[in-house]
Formats: sequence, structure tokens, C-alpha cells
Amino acid sequence: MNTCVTNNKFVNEWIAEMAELVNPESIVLIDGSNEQAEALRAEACKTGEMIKLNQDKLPGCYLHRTAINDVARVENRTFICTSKKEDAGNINNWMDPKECYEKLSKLYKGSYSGKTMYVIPYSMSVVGSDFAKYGIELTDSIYVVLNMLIMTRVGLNVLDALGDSGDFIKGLHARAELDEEKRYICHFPEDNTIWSVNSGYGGNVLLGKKCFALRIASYLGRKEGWMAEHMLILGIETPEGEVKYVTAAFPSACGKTNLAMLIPPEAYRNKGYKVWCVGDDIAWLRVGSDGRLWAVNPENGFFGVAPGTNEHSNPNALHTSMRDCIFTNVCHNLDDNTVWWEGLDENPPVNALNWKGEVWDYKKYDKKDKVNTSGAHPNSRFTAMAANCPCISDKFNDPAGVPVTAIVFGGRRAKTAPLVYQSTSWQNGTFVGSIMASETTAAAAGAVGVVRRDPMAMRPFVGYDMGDYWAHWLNMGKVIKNPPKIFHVNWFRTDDEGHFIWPGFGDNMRVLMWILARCEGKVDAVETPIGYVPNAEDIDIAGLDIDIETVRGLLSVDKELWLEDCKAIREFYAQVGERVPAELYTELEALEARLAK
Ligand code: OXD
Ligand code: MN
Repeated sequence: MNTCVTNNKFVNEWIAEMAELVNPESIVLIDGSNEQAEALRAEACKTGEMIKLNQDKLPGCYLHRTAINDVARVENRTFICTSKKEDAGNINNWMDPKECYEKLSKLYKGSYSGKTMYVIPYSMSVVGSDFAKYGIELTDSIYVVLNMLIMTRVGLNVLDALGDSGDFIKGLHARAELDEEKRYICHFPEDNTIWSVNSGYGGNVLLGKKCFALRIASYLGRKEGWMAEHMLILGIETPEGEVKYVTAAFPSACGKTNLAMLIPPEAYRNKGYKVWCVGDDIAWLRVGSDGRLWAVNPENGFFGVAPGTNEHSNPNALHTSMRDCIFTNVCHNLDDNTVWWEGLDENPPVNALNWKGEVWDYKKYDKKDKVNTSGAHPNSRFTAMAANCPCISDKFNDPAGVPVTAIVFGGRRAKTAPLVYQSTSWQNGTFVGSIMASETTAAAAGAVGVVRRDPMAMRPFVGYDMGDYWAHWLNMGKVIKNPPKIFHVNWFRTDDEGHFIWPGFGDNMRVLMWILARCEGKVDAVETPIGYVPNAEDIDIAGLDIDIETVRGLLSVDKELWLEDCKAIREFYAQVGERVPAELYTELEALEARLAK
């Protein structure tokens, strides 16, 4: 078999080595052309790997179902394989690289027999830009190829840009037996290598995304002086036509994609405000020659959660997903060969198959057992092209990226965190990011209201020790001459009956407006033990069904609750271990002292 499918000797040698291991019947280079993609779609439909949907209603759209045991990222089977355990840190799972290569080689052995090896050359960020990093993914799955074609920039121009360099991320994926007991998502940051086996689910197998653009990239960023973060990027355009960019990090289930594609409230739209989406999940950040922090979204599409997406929550995402889209594990409406998911509308299809491909009776839906009774899996997804998003920023393909005015951290806290507060410095802002947390909801399995610490929303995605990661944040602060201001928001405060107080969605714009006003020095704030909190009058509630007293409540800081939280933060820092920077303990002690006053 010809393993010389490129002109690059490093790439060819590696393909030959991997082919020897997995033993494919043939090797196909993915060239990024429409013709090749179309042929692969047709083949996937022939084998049943994908279903072609109603092309009048959903042009270019397909449906795929994963195995029933393979529907989400698997953090307990995700490993960082550095030669020293301490470099992976206490928060990550670690395996010795040699042991891991040996163990996984046994699982990969012969796993492509009778199948094709697809070679996907891809770029994270615009090919040839200062931000760009290249990867090659080998996979036995057409579904992976077609998703990568949407989520990354794939094509022969990537190989041209790589030239004869060996500087690329080597990704090997095999579905193998899809055995969850033998599922491994392993990262070898010292070797620029990712090995993923026994899964066919997006987050585990689209190796450009979490594996490369966050875990490996965070490691590279530390080495090379830049940052890879789990952040959306949006631009707010004023009526004068000036655009200010904000990045924001939230743990899962906090509405990141919704905020990234926010539609301003009517009064703002009438005045001429617009919001533009640059990215919904990942930001790569570099210091520009002007001393500001510049951001790009290294991806090329959105891998969004379908349930809950509708005309109210996120019309932009909904419209983005209505063409050239791959739906995964949603409900299949057999009457008109379209798709449906919980929260799309009030009309569940009566003649439908659920995400498992079984005949589905919507009347048996039980909120407490969503996985077994819902039409769409709670983690069902759409893979859609950024270019199809109605509010995509005109800077999306700008190789320079966009300058960042504010960084926003957020979490889901019923009582503790106020609607918004501002940190007092980059160091304090790093502390605010390090103590980020979210409470589990009734929507997820497990106990309700349990606090999970998720620093910078990066807990599952830092490719090295968490303490070193915080130290990198502090170091970056020393080299950004004009750093963005850092804020924290919480859309999820509840009243005594457990109802959300803040309306959220498009009205979150009102909070972003305060954040921008602070960055421009146009508005005062109240100094509290945790940072600067708005005067209630400065949050615009015109047209909302809440009064100023309610806003005061949303902005209140309960010292007792915060002192309790400080204990939990201390425990978490102890768990992270010895490499927690001293500066963060200084911040914690200062916070405790201010709260105790
Ligand atoms: C995602 C995630 O899919 O964070 O983006 O899990
Ligand atoms: Mn994410």
C-alpha cells in the first residue's frame, strides 16, 4: 500500500508507522474539495452511517447516531501523558507515555482491517496566520471526516503551509470496538500526539477541538507565551459603528453558545446596537504589537448542544443549523424527514425515532429520566458552519484576530456570586478565574446544588498542571501592557422558590453594557470585599419586568456565604497542590480578611 500520500517526509513516515499498526485496506488523503466530501456523504448514507434529511427543508443536512454507550466526552478516560506525573498535575488523569503507547497499541492493532484510513490535514486558525497550528488526523470514520471539514480548515493548502516541517499535531483515531471499558482519549504534549480509541462521539474524536485546541494548545501556549482558553468571543457594535470585543469562559450548561450569538433587546436594536459572534467555544490569545491581547477562534464551525436551542433562546444558532449541518443523536421526524429536539418547540413529532433509532412515544417523556424517554439525547449536537451563522463577525477570518477589551468569567450559582462584579487587577482577575464554580442542576444526573470548581472553565482541558496554568496566567499579565479588564457574571441567581431572577438570554446585553462602560471609565462602581459591583441604577432595566430592589438583591454580596466558599476554595487549592502560585494565596487571604471585617 502506498503510504506516501503527501510530499512531507515526516508526515509520510508517521502515516506508514500508524498504518503498520492499524492495518487499513487503503489510505485516502482528504483534500478539502466538495467533490470528495459529496462522495463521502453518499458512501456514509449507503452504509447507514448517516441519513440524508429533507433537502428542501434542511439543505445539505444529515443525521448520525452514535453508539448508545458513546454519547459524551469521557473525563475519567481522558489522560495527559507527560514523562513526569507532576507535570500533568493532580487534577488531570495521568499515564506514563511509554505504558500508554503500549497499552493503546494493543487496542489499535489491526483495528482498521478491511477499512479505509482517512488522512485529514487541518489547520486551527486561518492557514498561514501567526496564530495557525497544523494537525493531521488519521481516522476510520467518515463521520469524523465530515465533521472535521466543518469544524476546522481542511485541505491541501494546509500541507502546502506545513511544507517540509515536522511541526504538526499527530492525531490517531480508531473506533475499534466502541468498547467503553477500553475507551481512551490520551494526550502526549511532549510528542505533539493525540491518541483516541473506542469512541465515535464528537468531543472524543474531533481531535482538533478539545484535544488539540485546548489540551495540547494550552501546553504549547505556556511554552511559547500565548494562551488557549475555553472562551467564546463576541463583538458589540455601537450605533456609531465602533466594535468592542469580549471573551467569556463558562462551564458547560451555562449558555455559552447563546451568549456568543446574543440578539440585543429591542430597544438596543432600535438604537443601532449589534452583536457579532467570533467564536462560541475556544479562544487563542496572543499579545499584539500594540500591547493589547488579541483573540482568534481557531475553529471553523460550531459543535453545539441541540436541546434547548429555539427561536427564543438562540435564533442565530437555530438558523445556522438549518443548512449544511450534521445532527448527532437528535430525534428523527419520519413524517417529513426532519429533526426535532426537546425545547425546539411545543410540537413533538408523533411519528418519530428517538436518538437511539427506536420508535418514540413523546407522551412517555419523563424529565427525571431524559436519557431513556426523550426524543433527542440531552447531549445531542449540531455541527454547523460558522460561515452560515447570521451574526458571524466580519473579523472571523481576519488572521490578526480581534483586540480584547474585557474577559468575563461566569458560573451557575444560586446565591453566592452577584449578577456581575469586576476584579481589581489582572492578578485579582486571575484569582477570580481560579475560583470559578458551578452548581449542578436538576437537569444533570447526580445531586442538585453540588458545587464543582471549574477554574477558567478549563478543569477538563488544561494539558498540564493547574497550578502552573495559573502561574502562566499571572506571567501573561506581566507582558500585556494594556490588559483587558476581568469580570465575573452569574445569570443564575434564584429566588426562594428556586426561580431564576434575571431574565438572561438577550437581556444579558444589559450587563455587557455595564462591563464596557467600566472598561471605558464611564461609570462608577461600589467597592465590596469581592471587587467592584455596579450601583443598581447603572444596570439598565428599562422594559424589563423587574424593579430596582430586585437588581439590588441580584448585586448583593452575602459575606457569610462567601466565607463558606473561601473554605471550599482553600480545599480546592490544596487539591491542586504545591504549584498553586503564592500570589493566589495572597489574594485568597486578602479576600478572607475583607469579608471578616
Ligand atoms: C463542549 C464542552 O462540547 O465544553 O464544548 O463540553
Ligand atoms: Mn466547550
